[in-house]
Amino acid sequence: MDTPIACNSLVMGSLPVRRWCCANPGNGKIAACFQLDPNATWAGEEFMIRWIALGAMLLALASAEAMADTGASIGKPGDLAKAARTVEVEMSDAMRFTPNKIDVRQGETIRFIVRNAGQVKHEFVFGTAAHLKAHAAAMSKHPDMVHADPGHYAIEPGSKADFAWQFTKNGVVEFACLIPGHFDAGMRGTIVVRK
Ligand SMILES: [Cu+2]
Repeated sequence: MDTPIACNSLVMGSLPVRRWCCANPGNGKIAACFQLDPNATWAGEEFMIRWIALGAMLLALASAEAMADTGASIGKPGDLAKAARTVEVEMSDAMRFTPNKIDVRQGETIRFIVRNAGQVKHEFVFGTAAHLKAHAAAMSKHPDMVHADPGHYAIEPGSKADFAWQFTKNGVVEFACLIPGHFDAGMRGTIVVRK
């Protein structure tokens, strides 16, 4: 099941939250990463109302996480020693991954070598289509968002990411670059995991 909550659908305006991300591309779960606004100055009743609203939102996220946990899995970081083959992917400033379609078998561990052949930074992020779309929208609003999740690699121009990933469930796993504008320009690809 895909995540029922999109990052940009949360009503944040009245809440003391400055920054958040809700999709953890590493494990397909929602990770609630909140940063309370240090400039928030509330008093009395308004304070209570806002904190109650925040509590309700966190509860909703917690249950969404529980649901996401039983749903689609994008796999997990793999053991390089167990990778039977290597897939090389090139990223370009034309906002493309080459190849942008990869076939794997369920349970297979792939060594990925992802090269940034462009002049600007790009990312390689695993996720479900819904997670990536929601996350790209959140990134547009918060371009300085920093990620340290498994399955999320930021790659500087001329450099590469070299890692192993194991695909644990059959279905479709997507990958994308979530730098603002890149996802919408088509910087995404598909991995078909067959039984
Ligand atoms: Cu990019």
